[in-house]
Amino acid sequence: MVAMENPHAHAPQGFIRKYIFSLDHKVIGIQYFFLALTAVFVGMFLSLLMRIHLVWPNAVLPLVGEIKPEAYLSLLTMHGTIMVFFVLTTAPQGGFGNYFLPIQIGAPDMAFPVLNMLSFWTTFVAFITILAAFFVSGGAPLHGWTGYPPLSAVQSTGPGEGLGADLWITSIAIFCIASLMGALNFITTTLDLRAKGMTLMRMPLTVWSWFITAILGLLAFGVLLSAGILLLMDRNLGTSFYVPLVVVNGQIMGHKGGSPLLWQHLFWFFGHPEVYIAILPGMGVASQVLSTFSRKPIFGYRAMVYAMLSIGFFGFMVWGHHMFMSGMSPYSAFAFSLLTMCIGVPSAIKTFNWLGTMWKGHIRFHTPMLYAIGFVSLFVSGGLSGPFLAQPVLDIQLHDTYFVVGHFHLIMGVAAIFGMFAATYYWFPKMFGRMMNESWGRIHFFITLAGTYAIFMPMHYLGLAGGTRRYSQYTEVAYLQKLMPLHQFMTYAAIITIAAQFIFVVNLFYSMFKGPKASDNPWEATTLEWTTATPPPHDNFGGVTPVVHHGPYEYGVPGAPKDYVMQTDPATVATH
Ligand code: HEM
Ligand SMILES: [Cu+2]
Repeated sequence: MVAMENPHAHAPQGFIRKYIFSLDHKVIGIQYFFLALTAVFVGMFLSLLMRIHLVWPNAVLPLVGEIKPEAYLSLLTMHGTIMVFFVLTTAPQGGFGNYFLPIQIGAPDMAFPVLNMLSFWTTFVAFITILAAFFVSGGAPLHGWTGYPPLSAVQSTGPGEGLGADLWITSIAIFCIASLMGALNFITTTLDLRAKGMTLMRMPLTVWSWFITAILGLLAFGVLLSAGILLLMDRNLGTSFYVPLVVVNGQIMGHKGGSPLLWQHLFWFFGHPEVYIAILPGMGVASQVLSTFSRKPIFGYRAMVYAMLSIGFFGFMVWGHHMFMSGMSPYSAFAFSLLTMCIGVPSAIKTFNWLGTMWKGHIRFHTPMLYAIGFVSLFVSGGLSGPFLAQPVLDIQLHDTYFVVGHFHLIMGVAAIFGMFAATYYWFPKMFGRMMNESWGRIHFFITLAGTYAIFMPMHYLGLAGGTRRYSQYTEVAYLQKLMPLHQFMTYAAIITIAAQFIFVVNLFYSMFKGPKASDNPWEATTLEWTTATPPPHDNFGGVTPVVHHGPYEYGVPGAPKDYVMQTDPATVATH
């Protein structure tokens, strides 16, 4: 092909078009990545303040002062919201998906580059908006990341429920718009821009995971956006979608007839798929990395695809498991419980296949591989408590205790983060042209893995012992006194784990400038991003359109000259 015919062949000139308002999916991916990196440090800092407050409630901290109980709730709300939206939704999909989806399917860019740029900058505005909530009068809201009314729907219910809460809801609404734009782009790109020979069943599992995540996003964020707009109206325009007759401080409010449960339904109709939006890309990355570093094809490729599809499908039918305590009919609870148990099946298939992929492989224990194994470990440890929580009878005891906090941090929080770490260590050479330091990568891995278990495992015990969540002063509760040493242990573990994250950041920035130069295919992997230059040129393949002849995980192919066959290798050996 003549370079002139390719509209993507000309790289933009000038700093602003190249790095700020860039239309290049790779630059936009890196922008998303750094936005999420900033957000995760904000979120971690807030969790550190929470953990310190929990064990030393009267401590006067430098800069922050003494944390009052209502300030604790603000920290909690902002921590959860920033982590879920601006870290777990932003980095795996907006960051890595943007950078690698087009390259892995052999496309020169996303289908709609301008829309892509808009998605990023809209997400950025959402982030600034939520941070602004800290600085307005009354401070940040205290209604938790789930924003249940009437607390979230009436301005006078507490400090932070004024302007702070408006900013919080506005930020979420803007975030939804950005995610909807992103989802359209991902779906169109996957369906329309695949290179010749890149059939659906030859797509890397990462591409499948970003594609399915985008479909979930399209269906889920639209609902949250509408729900959020109604909440803003209840707060500011006098409507009563979510507010029944309420009395605040002895005063009857003007609302009547609304249903707080309506919000819970709408929120969790979004909220449960959201946990899969967070974890699916991690599943894709784990599959990609486990196969590459075990030097074996992924075990059961088709089963992996169908498992992700069915997780996405069932993900929309189980939201009621968050509402067993809301007074729903036992028959509905039974249905939600059963459907929730169904999701265990594809999840177990995936776990079995990851283990099957490693079984008798020639495993290379590089840092990305360690993180992928860590992902599987956390996914299982966090996942096993799911079927327990899915029993309405048990959930009556466990709901709103630390058991839940332990469960969702392991499976949704840290497992997804391990997926991102695996992705960072794996793709860093391609993105920045240099290698990250392996020894520091390993040290970072072992401290983070041990630290994570030390923080979140005791939470299960705490919950079983009746330790309620979203509460700031356990030192005042007699029956929980026995558990304070455990709280202290978790706080020390959190301090060490958070400190260890600086190893990662230093490694990241140091390697970006000083790491050894990376070759085009340092891991001897097979997918398309490893066939092009490091870092890839503006149009990804330097004016050449790749043609695909093989499936994505052809390792250890009998009769092949090397132990792997690239997807673009000519079809001389019989593979998929
Ligand atoms: C450094 C690691 C982390 C620590 C030490 C930590 C600690 C905490 C603590 C102490 C709470 C409050 C529990 C309560 O009082 O009910 C909390 C809540 C929460 N965290 Fe984390 N967290 C960490 C990482 C994450 C990550 C990666 C996510 C991403 C999913 C996350 C999401 C949440 C959510 C959604 C809540 C609930 C907020 C709410 O109830 O509104 N956390 N975390
Ligand atoms: Cu759920």
